[in-house]
Amino acid sequence: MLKEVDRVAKEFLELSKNKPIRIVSHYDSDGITSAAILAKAFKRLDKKFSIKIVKGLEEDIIRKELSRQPKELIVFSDLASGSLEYFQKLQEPIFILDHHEIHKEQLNDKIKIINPHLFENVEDNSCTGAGVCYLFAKALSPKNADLSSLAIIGMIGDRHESNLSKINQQIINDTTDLTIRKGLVLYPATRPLRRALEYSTSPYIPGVTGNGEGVIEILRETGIGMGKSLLELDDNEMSKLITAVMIRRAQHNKADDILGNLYILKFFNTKEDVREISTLVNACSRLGYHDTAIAYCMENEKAKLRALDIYTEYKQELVSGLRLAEKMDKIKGKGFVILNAKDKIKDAIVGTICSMLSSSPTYEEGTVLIGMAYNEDKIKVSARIVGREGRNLKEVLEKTVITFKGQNPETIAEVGGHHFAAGCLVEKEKEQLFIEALKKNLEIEIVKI
Ligand SMILES: [Mn+2]
Repeated sequence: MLKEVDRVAKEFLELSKNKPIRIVSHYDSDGITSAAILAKAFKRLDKKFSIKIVKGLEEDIIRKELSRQPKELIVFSDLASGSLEYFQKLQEPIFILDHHEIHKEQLNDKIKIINPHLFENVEDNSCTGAGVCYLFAKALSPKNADLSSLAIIGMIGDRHESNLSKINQQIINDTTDLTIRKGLVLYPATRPLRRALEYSTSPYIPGVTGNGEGVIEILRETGIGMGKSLLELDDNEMSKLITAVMIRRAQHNKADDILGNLYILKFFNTKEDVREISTLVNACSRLGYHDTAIAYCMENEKAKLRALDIYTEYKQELVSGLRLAEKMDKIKGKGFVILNAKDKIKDAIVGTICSMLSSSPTYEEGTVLIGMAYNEDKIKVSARIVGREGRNLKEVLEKTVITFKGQNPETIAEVGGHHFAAGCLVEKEKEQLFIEALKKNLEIEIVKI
């Protein structure tokens, strides 16, 4: 793959001569770090560029971006591999630096692309969008090797760390100032445990997450000092804490959910937990502060202050949203729970709250959790599954939308996502009708099983 990266980088240098560059990237932490890597690399080349962050590549977004050609050279990062159908009649070349699945047969010579799926050893080459951008940046200039730390943030953001590919291992080897330690994957590992435990939404610790007294209790029980951070624990303290957490998560008896490597990176000249950095970047971006998220990744001091404020608010909102969600009246059926939060929980976090609930021991494995929250005149619908097995959520939502559209032909609901997490937007005025369609489809699915 590296040879191909070199070739594409050379083509890029040729095609970008005297042209400003347009970076179009995905809005999660992998996409944001991808954009930050490219921005730093282009700055070093003294190139003009602008950045656009998007949730997804809908047709009208693509059309708008392509209309900037031929004046600008467009580079898509951490997305676009699934949108090749829109690039069949290109007049000008585009670049795609991505790791998502791809329909190879739709490639053509105007599409300059790096994607691990295009190589024989997909497993060895597996990496994230930020990983691809990093390799590309390093091929532009070896000086960009210092950007590997951003690729590590993207790697953790997209959860590539549990099974490191060869290429990911290489990116780790490129990173100076990175410390890796085995332990409980609670973050931030660099700050007092008291805080980390209280805000521990992933892993969710029953009786401890969002519960000040529960935090004091678990620390007393394990004999760990209040001010200690996870990184400061000795092996004995670490194993005591792991046991105490596992007892509280007894219904989830799989230890691999809570054990793993802690990644500590020097960032803004202090040691930071990479999971924390990644979550912070994700939070800023999800709430719409893309510029702050990117500037933070580029270690801009002002952006750091803003980013920390946004993140604190986000964490508080998550913990209080979680409490609300636990208490709220739910529509319960066989194998499914619908949580209609209306305007009580922000639409930007309802999916995350469902994910957190899906890792809490309240629900049986395989239960489908549907969260709904208002988004102006629409309702955001997020579906998650408890555990790692169960129905294909994307299919469930798609079928629901088909039924729903049958009865409400003028509706414009579209489904995104995959097997274990999916979502859609529907009109607010159709709230009850949609819930009925949802219930029907969830019940039909059960009968089939
Ligand atoms: Mn990604």
